[in-house]
Amino acid sequence: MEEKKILKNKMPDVSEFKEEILKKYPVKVAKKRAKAIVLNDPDAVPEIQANVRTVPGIITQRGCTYAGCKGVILGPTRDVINITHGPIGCGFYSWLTRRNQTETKNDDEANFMTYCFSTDMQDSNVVFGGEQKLAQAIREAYEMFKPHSISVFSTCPIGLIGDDVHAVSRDMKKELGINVFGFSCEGYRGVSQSAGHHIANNKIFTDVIGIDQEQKRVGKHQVNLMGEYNIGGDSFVIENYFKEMGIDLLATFSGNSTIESYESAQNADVNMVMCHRSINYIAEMMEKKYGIPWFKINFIGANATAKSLRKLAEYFDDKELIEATEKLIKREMAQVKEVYDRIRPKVEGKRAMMFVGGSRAHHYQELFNELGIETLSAGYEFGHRDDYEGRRVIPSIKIDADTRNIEDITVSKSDEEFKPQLQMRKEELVAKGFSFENYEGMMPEMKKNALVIDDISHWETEKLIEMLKPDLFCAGIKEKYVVQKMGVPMKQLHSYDYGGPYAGFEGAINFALEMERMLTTNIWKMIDAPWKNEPSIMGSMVYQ
Ligand code: CFM
Repeated sequence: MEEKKILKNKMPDVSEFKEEILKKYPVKVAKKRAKAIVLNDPDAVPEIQANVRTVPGIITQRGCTYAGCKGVILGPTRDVINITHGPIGCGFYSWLTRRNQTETKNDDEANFMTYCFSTDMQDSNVVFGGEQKLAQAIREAYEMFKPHSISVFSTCPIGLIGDDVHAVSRDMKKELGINVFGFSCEGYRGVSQSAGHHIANNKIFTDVIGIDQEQKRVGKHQVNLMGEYNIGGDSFVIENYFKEMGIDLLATFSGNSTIESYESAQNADVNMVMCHRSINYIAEMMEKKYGIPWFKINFIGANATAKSLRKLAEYFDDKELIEATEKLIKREMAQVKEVYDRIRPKVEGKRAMMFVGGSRAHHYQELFNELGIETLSAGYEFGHRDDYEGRRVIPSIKIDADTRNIEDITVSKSDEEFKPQLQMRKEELVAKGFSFENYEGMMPEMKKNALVIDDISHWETEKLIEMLKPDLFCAGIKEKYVVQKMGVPMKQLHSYDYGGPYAGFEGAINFALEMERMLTTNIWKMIDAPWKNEPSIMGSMVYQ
């Protein structure tokens, strides 16, 4: 293995990397990419370009709008039949690929997550329209399964030929007597899957949340957990903590969830937001309409978990709850400490890079910090500027044509359902320094001169590894094997590589054990990338 250029505990000089990368691009592309690659300064957070279209031809990590709507937001909800209106490939490739787990409460409860429903559009449907086929598919699904509700997802051709999924859904709702709702989430509609999150949030808010208007009080402290998707069982861990503390979880958007639970989610006393990128819209709209305050939490990392649970207890200001929370934290932290004390000396000083989605590239830095692993470079696939720089920049974000492409719904206060007492509680707590509706973003928590890259390309990934030689790289399946062939251990932070849960104290222990396995093995030093020994064909292109 080549000598590392990097000195321990000192950030490497990464400016060289930026130059090297940009040299390869045509002038216009280089100019655009330059704005998405920045050197961090936590004290004066620089502006980063984010949520803009990828230059065609660049191999991006991003997914499409349909993926964000169907796969991410609605995918983990078990009592709804999600029908993909489009060619079979879109349905097939979004089928069970995200490792979100679910658990029915009893054997009679429905779970449709293992199924893949599609209208299987053919050429003739594209030419003559597919609305009838869609109506038939909804009817058939209802007859076979009698689900609680049915939702319809538009793929690219649907928008191109103009099938009206909303009209079909309305008709079928009338015909079948269950809730049927459609999404205009064609893959091309936005810059990335992030647009799909927004579209899903809007529809869930208008067509699902609050349709059960009965006021419900099942316990003293009612909450919703938002932006937690139960990958690898993360939600199960958090749910157990709530149970032990005496917190009643009304709904999780959307890990281990049901549409039925969303229908009365307006009964919550507070909304906690885990993944800000994917769900902040619903949190905001629920506050406007119902007066339910929201705050950001994070259950990745033992310290972050303790901080989040304490924040929740502080919100309710209930002595019994605070005691139960402290007892839980004390017990769990003792176990975490035991594992950390053993593992930390083995992995301390290692350097990681992570390029994931719209929140994990930030959240996982907490876990790495606890283990003494440094983050050399990080970035999101589809985060917005607020996820990098903090929500304070939202008013200065330019609204472009791609954003206008997503329906912006107007939400107003509900006179009957608004809860002024929750807003009063919020004001009292704000006066004491409690922070609501805020997200500080990733960059203020990263080191000075760490390299922050938005929508990293495959070319940049390879160059980054070659030049900075990290000890660990975290991303998804599209990067995994290329990175491993370069002799660098690679951890998938989307699917967790069949591992997890990584949330909570239990998750922190699992993650530490995984890091011990990955970072102390010698296997990576024994392999050489195939192209080091075999001749490869090189090509070049002249750009004019
Ligand atoms: Fe939120 Fe997610 Fe993420 Fe995301 Fe995702 Fe995911 Fe992700 Mo993959 S909702 S932004 S669209 S935390 S599927 S559970 S791991 S890219 S960082």
